[in-house]
Amino acid sequence: TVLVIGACGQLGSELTLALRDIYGGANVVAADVAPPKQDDLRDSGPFEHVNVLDTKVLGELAAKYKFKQIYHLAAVLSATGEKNPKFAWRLNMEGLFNVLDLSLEQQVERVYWPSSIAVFGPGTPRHNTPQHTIMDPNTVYGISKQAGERWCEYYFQKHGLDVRSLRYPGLIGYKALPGGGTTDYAVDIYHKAIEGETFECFLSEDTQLPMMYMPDALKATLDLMHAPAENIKVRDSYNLSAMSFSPEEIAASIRKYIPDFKIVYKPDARQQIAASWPQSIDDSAAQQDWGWKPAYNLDAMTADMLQNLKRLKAEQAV
Ligand code: VAH
Repeated sequence: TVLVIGACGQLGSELTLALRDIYGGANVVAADVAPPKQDDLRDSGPFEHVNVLDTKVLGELAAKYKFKQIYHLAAVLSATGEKNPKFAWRLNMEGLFNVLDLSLEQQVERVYWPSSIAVFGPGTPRHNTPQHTIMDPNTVYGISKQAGERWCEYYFQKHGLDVRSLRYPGLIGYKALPGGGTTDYAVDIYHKAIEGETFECFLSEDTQLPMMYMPDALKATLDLMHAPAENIKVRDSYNLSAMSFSPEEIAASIRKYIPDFKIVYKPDARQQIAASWPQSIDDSAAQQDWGWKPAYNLDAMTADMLQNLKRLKAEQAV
C-alpha cells in the first residue's frame, strides 16, 4: 500500500491519481487534514483524515495498512510561511521527522519528500544553479526545506532509509488551486485569462523563475521513485528543471491563444521572495542518474492549460 500525505494539495491531488493508475485505487491511501474536493480524487480510493503532527494517528494508519511507500507532501509554502513563521517551521520539520521515524519503525521501503528551488537564496548563483552550491535561503519555507534535505540524507546514511527528493520549481496545473506559493501567479493567470478578466500580477513583469507543468512534475517524481536505488546518487535533493519564464513571457504565450488578454503588474511582498530564488536551474545530475527529460515548454503548457480550463468551465456550466 502507498500513503500520500497532503493528498488534497496542488501536487498531492494529481500525484495520488497517478499513483492509483499504477498501483490500483484501493492500494493508494489519500491522507490530508481536509477531505478531497475533486470527485475523481474522492471516488478513486480510500481517504483518511491525518494531521502529520499527530504521531498516534500516523502509527495507527501504518499498522492498519502496512505502507510500502510514503509520499509526504504536506507543508506550508513560501508566502504563507512568512505570515506564520513558527507554525511553518513546526509543521514542515516536525511533520518530516514524524514521517521519517514512522518509516523506520514500520520498515517502509521507499519515502518521497519534496524540496524546492526555495532552498537557494540571494547568495546562490542565479543562472544554471548547480546541484551543489551556496544555499542561503531567507524564507522559513526555504530554511525548512534546506534543513529537511540534510535530515533526509542523514536518515539514508545513518539508518539506510531509502528516502528520495526533488527540488521542484514552480508547479503549474489545472486541477487543484495552489495554496500560498510565490509561483502561484502562473496558475491564477490562466484562470483569469479564460474568464476574460485582466490579471493583476503580484510579481514584476521581468521576474524570471524556474517553472514546470504538472505532467512533467508527476513524471519526474515517478521516474525518481521507480529508479533502482543504486542509480540514486543524490540523497539530499535533486535539482529539477523544465523551463524558466517571466510574467510578461507567460502573458505573451497566453495572447497567442487569447489575443486580447490583459495583465497589470502590482508587485507585493512576494517580489522579494522571488528575487531571492534562481532564474534557471542545472539539473544535469537528474538527467545523468535517472534519465530526466521534460516534455512541456511554455507554449505547450499554455495550450494544454487553456484547453483543460475551458473544458472544466463548460462542464461546470451545465
Ligand atoms: C512556492 N510553489 O512558491 C512553491 C514552490 C518554488 C516554489 O516551492 O512556495
